[in-house]
Amino acid sequence: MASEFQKQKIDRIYEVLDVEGTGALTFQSFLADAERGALRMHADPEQARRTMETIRPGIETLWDWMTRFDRNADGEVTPDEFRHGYGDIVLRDPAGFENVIMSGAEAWFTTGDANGDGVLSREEYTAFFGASLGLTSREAERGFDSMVANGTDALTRERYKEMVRDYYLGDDEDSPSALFLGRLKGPGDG
Ligand SMILES: [Ca+2]
Ligand SMILES: [Ca+2]
Repeated sequence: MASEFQKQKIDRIYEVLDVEGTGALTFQSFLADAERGALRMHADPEQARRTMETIRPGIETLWDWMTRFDRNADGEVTPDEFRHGYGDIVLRDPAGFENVIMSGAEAWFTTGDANGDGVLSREEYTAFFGASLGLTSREAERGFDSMVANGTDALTRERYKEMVRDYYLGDDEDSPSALFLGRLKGPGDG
């Protein structure tokens, strides 16, 4: 059973995945979103295309697995299907999580790391995650500050993955990962 805190995170994860707010995630919507992100981070369309090529297998893996949520098998994952499946599929299958969610998370990291030096700088983080997650630059900075190690100004791949794992599987409201996808709505917060 997911806790109230985890349920808030699950709804937030869906909201972030469903960029257009259609309430129906599809493989095409995943690809279109990834493409928008790549184009946002690379002024050069050729470089954006290469980024898409690099991350596409990760997106395919993620979607293959997402179809497990699609109970009525209509090719769309609704918020209800996602909510109901999450506890069973994600929280009870940490091994599957490692293979799958991480491949999606890696794709995000790769897209966000515009200069390809293997870490997300403050600027890269706020530019990519801020826009992708619909955060204000201040919210994005707060997330960045809570996640980077003290005294550094770069989010390493290892730390990022640790934060992703903790956000998706953890149940600690005081974890530095709690702001990973922006502020969570409390009950009655609309
Ligand atoms: Ca469905
Ligand atoms: Ca970088």
